[in-house]
Amino acid sequence: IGPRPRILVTRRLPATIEARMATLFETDVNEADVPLTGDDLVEGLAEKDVLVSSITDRIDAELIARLPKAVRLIAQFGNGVDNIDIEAAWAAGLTVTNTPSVLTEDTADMAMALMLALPRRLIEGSQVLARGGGYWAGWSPTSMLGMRLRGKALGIVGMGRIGTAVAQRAKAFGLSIHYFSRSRRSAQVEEPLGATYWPSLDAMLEAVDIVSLHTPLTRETQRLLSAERLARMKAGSFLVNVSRPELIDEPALVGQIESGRLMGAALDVFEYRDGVNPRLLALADANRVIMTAHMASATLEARVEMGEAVIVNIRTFMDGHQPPHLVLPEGGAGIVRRA
Ligand code: 8YV
Repeated sequence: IGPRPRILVTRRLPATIEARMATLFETDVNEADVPLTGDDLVEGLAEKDVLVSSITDRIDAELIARLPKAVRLIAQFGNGVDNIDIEAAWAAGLTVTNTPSVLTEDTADMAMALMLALPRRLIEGSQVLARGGGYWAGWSPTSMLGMRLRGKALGIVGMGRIGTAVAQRAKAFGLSIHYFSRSRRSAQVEEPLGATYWPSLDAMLEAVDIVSLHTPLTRETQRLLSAERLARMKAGSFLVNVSRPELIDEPALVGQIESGRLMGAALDVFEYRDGVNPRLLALADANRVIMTAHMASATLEARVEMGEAVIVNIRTFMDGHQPPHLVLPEGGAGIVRRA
């Protein structure tokens, strides 16, 4: 048995995971409830073997060049790795892992919850009572009318694990399934879903009533929903995003909703620079937009399983084997420069 791996964990993890890490590794955890700065990271990684990172750590080429030489593994606590320059990491001899699969179902549940909440006016309906202190004008045949989901067409952008899990749920709600993906899925995936593959994203956007984003953020997918593409979405349709805000031209989305052309958007992720776009907040206030706080995978169960996956990745790697969840520098993966 060699020396215990020395790890730096950049964010607090569930207590059971931190406790298990402490028994297995020489563990340092950033106990502050804010991300570490680049300098903190470099300093905190002195004589460490492993960086346990999260989406809030910006690990770009410049930081990678400054990392102490003992660091050999970046074990991301999360599925998306757009905060890491994967190519620069591998070029510097680092291995990168992530925690896919364990958050698939919970993330798909949240996409479905948002997909129901917007057209059925769920938040607004709750606020009517809460804001009225328990009183409201009462039921009428025309109060709180929304849009029926059953029978509508859902366009999924990115038919990977999460996109497929969303399609399964949506099918049960009576939606027809359409998808655009880098590559067409097999008949085994398509047939049970009755899914229609669209080789052109533009064409799919023109045809569906709801668009839901399930593609990772890469250089290729940044602003995939450009102003021009958002303008192609059907009048009265709406957008769901539980992936990354940078997939969308957000000001253009806001414009499309303000003008009344789009019904709205249900966003678990949004641009955040000293706060959110006030126009987006105003739309949320007017119940045209629903915003939740990047919580699509935020169940205790998923967080614990993500922690367990991080532990397995670290142990296999430090034992000299290939970790189960390698993130390779292919398929355009690489850091996206946030404006
Ligand atoms: C996490 C996520 O909240 O895994 C992802 O890609 O966006 C979420 O599950 C976050 O990334 C944890 O680092």
